[in-house]
Amino acid sequence: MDDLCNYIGGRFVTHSDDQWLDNTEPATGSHICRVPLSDSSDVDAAVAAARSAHLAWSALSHSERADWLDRIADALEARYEDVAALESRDTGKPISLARDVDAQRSVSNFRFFAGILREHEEEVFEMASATNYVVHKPVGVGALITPWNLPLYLLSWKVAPAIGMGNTVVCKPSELTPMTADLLMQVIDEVGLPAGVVNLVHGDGAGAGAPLVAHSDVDLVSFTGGTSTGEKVAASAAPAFKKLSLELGGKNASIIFADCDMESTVAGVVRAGFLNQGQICLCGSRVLVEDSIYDEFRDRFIDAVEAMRVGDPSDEATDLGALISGQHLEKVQSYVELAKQEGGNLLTGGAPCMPVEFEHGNWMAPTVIEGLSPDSRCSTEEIFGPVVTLHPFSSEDEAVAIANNTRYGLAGSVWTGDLEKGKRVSEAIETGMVWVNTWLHRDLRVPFGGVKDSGVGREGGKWSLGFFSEAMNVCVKHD
Ligand code: TXE
Repeated sequence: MDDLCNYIGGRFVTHSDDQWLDNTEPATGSHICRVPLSDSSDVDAAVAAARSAHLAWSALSHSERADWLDRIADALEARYEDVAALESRDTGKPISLARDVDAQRSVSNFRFFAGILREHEEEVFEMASATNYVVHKPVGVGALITPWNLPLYLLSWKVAPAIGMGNTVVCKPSELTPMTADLLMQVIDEVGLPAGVVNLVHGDGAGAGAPLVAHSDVDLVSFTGGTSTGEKVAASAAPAFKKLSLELGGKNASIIFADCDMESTVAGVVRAGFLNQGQICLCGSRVLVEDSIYDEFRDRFIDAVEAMRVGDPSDEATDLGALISGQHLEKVQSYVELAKQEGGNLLTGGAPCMPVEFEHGNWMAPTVIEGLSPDSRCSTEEIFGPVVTLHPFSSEDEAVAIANNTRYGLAGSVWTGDLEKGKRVSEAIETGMVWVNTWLHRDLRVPFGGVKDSGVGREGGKWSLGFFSEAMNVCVKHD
């Protein structure tokens, strides 16, 4: 595999300094490619390219830009299997997941935003003596910063609405998973998108991410990543009043009532806890179970967790792959050690598990812990790995109190046969999104985002169109 290049002003270019980062496969530890460690001069060049493309791009109509999004979707779809294979190799996730979730959503993000752009209608507010109409103008140059857990899924979720609304952008993908961002640039180049509309700078947070957010010619920042990084991004963007959207961490509760359908609930809660090795901000890592069914649920849950196949990400039958990096594996393991100190009882997992031939990868057995206080650090801090804690509760109020007992507020799920109770409990949870009797059941039209330390703002559907534009009201007095 070649060294990667930045993509600036419609050309693949080498970065200014000869500094590189080794990109390795999480499953095997073997080398994939070298990633440019770009610096502020590369960021300057990318922002300048985005700025010079802005006038012409912003002058196109919504439907002309929607046509471009469709062309990108078609070209990306033609590379569907490449996207899945690269994403699986780069992140360590199972190929089936990379195909069904990552590749599928990356294509549909472009198609979906093309569709709603075409339907986007001017809002009009009539008064007795005047008519107001609302124009959505592009914001300008956007910085789009993405993490390693869902690399192209999240990048396409930002690029499509951002350029769809007439902005030009500079992307900064995670330095740990640069491969599908590079592939997207190849696709964008192939379809002939006007030069400078989408630019990409590879590199780490300090060298490339921070100067991009701070750049005086960047008007908007859309960031998905860790909460502590989000704090730095917010502090850097605030003095210039940049438009800011932050999608940060989560510590989501799955609340299980005694009247749930046991079989589908166990399957759903296992999926919520462990999909992508638990490395999704929406994962339900705290499982709260009504005390009358606690023992039965726990036993069936453990059986289902132990039945998951951990192994070769390229094997179609694999359920769980490797964790993203050695450093992240250490962090996740340190929480298991902490859980023991905090009085937790390890029901399954807890140790690294290294399938044969993969001993240099970052492997962790799916882990379930009970007996922790809902106030403990393991039960309230984001672990972001295949670790789930179980907690009994005896009333609706207690379940809601435990669910809300964290600094995060991103997502959650409620499992019950009583849909009125499901809705009542959902609305009592301090969070941006709740599912009832399902999880990660996504309609791209709905708002996505969190409260408390899980972020600021909403993206998704018309909320993305709103974030990536400035609404301007024009009031015309009648004759
Ligand atoms: O994310 P970072 P990391 C959580 C999870 C994980 C923790 C840290 O708990 O353990 O965050 O993960 C770029 N200015 N999530 O360290 O550092 C960085 O290069 C501008 C939850 O990998 O937040 C990358 O492109 N950019 C999350 C992106 O920010 C900066 C998904 C995210 O990296 C920067 C991933 C800076 N100062 C981790 N520093 C989710 N919400 O799903 C770094 N970056």
